[in-house]
Amino acid sequence: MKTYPKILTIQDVSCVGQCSLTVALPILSACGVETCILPSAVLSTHTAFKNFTCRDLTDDMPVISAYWQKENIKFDAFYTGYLGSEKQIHFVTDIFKAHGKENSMTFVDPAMADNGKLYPAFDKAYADAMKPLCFHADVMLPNLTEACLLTDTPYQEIYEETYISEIIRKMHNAGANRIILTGISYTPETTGVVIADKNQMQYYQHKKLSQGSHGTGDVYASAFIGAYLHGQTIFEAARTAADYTVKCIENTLDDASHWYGVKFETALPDLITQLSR
Ligand code: PXL
Repeated sequence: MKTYPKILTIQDVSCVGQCSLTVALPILSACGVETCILPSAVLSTHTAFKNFTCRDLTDDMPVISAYWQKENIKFDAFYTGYLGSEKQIHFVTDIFKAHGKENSMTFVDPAMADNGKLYPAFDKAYADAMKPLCFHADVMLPNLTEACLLTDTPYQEIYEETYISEIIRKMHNAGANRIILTGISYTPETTGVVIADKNQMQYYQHKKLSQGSHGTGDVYASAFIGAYLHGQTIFEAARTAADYTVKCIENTLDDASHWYGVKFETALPDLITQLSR
């Protein structure tokens, strides 16, 4: 029987809200990837709700890692999403070292900003601390707002290809390896993903359904990583994840009460079909 790499994903548990671990775990599992988790915090909901609790788990992270070291637990891949603090960014780097194998892959979604703005919990110092984590990753998955913050580029809502290629160039100059840049729109009705390594830049264009549905960054990153670890090429995985995310948004659009996330469960069969082709 074919087995896929074992991944550790480090991000928060938002108990309600369809983002971070409650999205990553089911999507990666559906892709056949054994998924281990390290929760960075437990929130009653994600931070776009009016009121929420947050229990920070920063101090638990090194303790959990120490116990894993006693068991000699190692991972083939790591995926980080929403983290709680600068201190956690540093712990994550230690965890990569302590639990990585020689060829373990790192996927980093900065998960700190969208639509031109940082999420409420973060400031510029956090965005700056995220730079080395992103630029050392094998694959970084920022949206445009995050890519602007990581390259100290003013955010623009309307732009041409040269604006995007300059941001990509700045990230590569800063050391970035492969970059999956999401939410890049050159026309009002379409959006797309830029897939860039040091030698080439490709673009996959798809339908634009609404202005920024919540949690779609986590759905996209999880599906991309799941498809990639399942054996698709980086371009195929970027396309699979885009098609899947569009379907999730489509399946949510008729339900205004579901403003806080997308119904990613409804499209899991489509994702699995894509992978078995
Ligand atoms: O990646 C989205 C996300 C994850 N976790 C928490 C969030 C958000 C976005 O707002 O608030 C806690």
